[in-house]
Amino acid sequence: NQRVSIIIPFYNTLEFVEDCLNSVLKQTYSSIEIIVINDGSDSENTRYLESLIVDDRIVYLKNETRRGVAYSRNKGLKAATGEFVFFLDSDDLLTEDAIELLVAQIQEYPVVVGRTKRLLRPSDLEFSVDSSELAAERSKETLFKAGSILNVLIRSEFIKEHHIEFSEGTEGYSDLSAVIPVILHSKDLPSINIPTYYKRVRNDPISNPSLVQRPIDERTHEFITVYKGLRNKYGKYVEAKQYLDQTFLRFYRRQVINIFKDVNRFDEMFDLTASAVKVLNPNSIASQPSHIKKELKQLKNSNKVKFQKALRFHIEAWDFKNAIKGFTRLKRYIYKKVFLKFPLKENYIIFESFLGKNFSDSPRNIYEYIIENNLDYQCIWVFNDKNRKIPGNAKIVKRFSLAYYYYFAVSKYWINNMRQPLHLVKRDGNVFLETWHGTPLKKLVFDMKEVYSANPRYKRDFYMQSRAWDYLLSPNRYSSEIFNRAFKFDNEMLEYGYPRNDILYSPKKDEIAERVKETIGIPKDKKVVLYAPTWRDDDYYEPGKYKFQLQLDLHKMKEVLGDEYVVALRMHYFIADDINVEGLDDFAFNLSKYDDIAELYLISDILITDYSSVFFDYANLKRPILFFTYDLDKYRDQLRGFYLDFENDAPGPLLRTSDEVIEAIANIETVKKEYASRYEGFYEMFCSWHDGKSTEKVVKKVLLGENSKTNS
Ligand code: C2G
Repeated sequence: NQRVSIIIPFYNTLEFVEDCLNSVLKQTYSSIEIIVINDGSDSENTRYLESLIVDDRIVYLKNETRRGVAYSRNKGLKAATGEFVFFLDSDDLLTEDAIELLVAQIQEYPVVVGRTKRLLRPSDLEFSVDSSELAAERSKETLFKAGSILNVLIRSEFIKEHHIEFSEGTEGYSDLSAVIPVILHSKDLPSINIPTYYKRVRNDPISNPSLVQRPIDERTHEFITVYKGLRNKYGKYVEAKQYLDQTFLRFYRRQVINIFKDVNRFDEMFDLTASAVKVLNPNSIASQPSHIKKELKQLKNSNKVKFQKALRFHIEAWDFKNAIKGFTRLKRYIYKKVFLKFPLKENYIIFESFLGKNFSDSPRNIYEYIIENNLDYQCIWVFNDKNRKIPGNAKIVKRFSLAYYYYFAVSKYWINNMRQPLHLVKRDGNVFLETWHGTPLKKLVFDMKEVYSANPRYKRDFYMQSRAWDYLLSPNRYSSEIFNRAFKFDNEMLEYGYPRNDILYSPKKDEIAERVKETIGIPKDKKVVLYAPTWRDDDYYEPGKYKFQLQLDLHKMKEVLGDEYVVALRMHYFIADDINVEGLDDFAFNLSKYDDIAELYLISDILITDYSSVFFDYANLKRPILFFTYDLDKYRDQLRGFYLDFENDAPGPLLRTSDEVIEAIANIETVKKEYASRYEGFYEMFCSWHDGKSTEKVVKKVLLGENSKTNS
């Protein structure tokens, strides 16, 4: 059996490397050598990596300081003893039979290319194989476009014969230095049609960027260095020059607007790019669209002024072309080009709660305070339904309408309880109060290792969005610490408790509850159990639209508890499924669309929830809480991870079945006694900042510029 040397450079990717190494150690092909090069990782990563080097097939090499991936791969190549070599990245995985398949397919060729699959979430690891489609031809063009040497099995002889090595001193684009000779010197490129390699889509470009996620100026530097170096080295090969020029032009066209966005580095980027354009073959330029040709010409002539003009025209034209593709884009265009140029209105406040779904949460309380105290502001509320009616004389705008963009452009104050759309521009003078919407139980953003919800850009987006928040509200010290870390929040935290919970301390709360019960039609003599569960990250129709299967047996509940109780069902705003309460008239009330959950807290005698932050708020009422956690292990261990030791700290029992829930309700007095002391500790930790005056403190601080005493 011929040996395959698998070369894996490692730099600070501790969270992925175990899976990577395991996938190699489990290969069905028996003769492998694994060369791991630690490229000067920090001590935590080094220690962890070294703890995994336990198999005698692993050769462990180390750079004292970071030398880059090209240097590390070259080091691996020198150490390799196999007949074949194969490059793998330390955050990626191989399928179990990857090497076996590739060796079988290489036959008399010098190289064979595997198929690569994106790895975003665990379900990507499952696929079915049709082995009749094993072999395929792949054009050199495809390998070239991918520009990656990963997932290519190469004969060692071939590497020696053609002096294949990586250009050192560069990182991301150094693959090209190996891809070019492979393409030049191999006639055909056999490939495999079955996935052999999983390329991880990394989700944290902020704290741990992958090579392609680094800043554009860094990447441009590197790319152009590699381009010029290879253009020089392979100057005598027409094919190589053509490929390289094409690659440069592709990079240029895709990135030009980003490269020149940073005005401070304009001159530097101009000289750099011009130096590459001067090397380009004039024929390669000829095939470009006319506006690109114009820019390239000015770069070649080193005429900065004319280049800038051409680029500006390019950007304007691009924006405009984009704008007329549809009404949505046109509105954003008008926002950017027209509305953002209007002066800010000092006394305009724009409010939004739960993505415009309802009139609720802390933004609502702040708004009501303004009305009750006759403060001189023009308020604007964002709703999905433009016919929404709310008290006071706020302007109602439909989310993403032209009016919405107008008011976001001119309102000085923004008050929101979730993240704002990325395309809204915060202007000089804008004040953004982010109220957020709950004490965290489930791990958030940068505390999440992997993000399995629908969007891989979640961490990056969140980071950009939260940079715009001037103030963030915090309900308790525990939350402040988490927000600082998990959001990387570094502006002003307002530690006043949540305005939304003021109502729970209102002297009129019983009156309000009576009124609410009446509006909903709940009989006065019945007690109310509120069921308010959260959503499940892995169970959705499409991003933002989640599934929910009711596990409570409502019919049985009615049978056992119906004389004394009714049930109010309140699904999370992400849930798209409708709850069926047919045949349960007068017992089950579906209040998923009810505006403000705080009013439902007031009418209820018992809360049932799961991993939703609702219990942190409900505990302000000191009424009993039951946890219907039928999928606790999965939710906690696979989907999210929790901040709390739920089993030991939850202020009520964790129940696994509908019957257990019914029994707990029937014996609620016993449950209360049993959990009394735990509840007290819980209240102290999570609720004690609340005193019914949070709204007033927030308004005074943010709108009136007075300082209230904070709780910390
Ligand atoms: N909520 C509600 N009804 C439910 C669940 C929640 O009205 N059945 C409201 C409550 O105000 C709660 C808030 O939504 O405090 C957040 O609910 P969580 O279940 O904790 O959900 P979360 O994961 O925070 O929401 O950015 C995405 C959001 O964070 C998703």
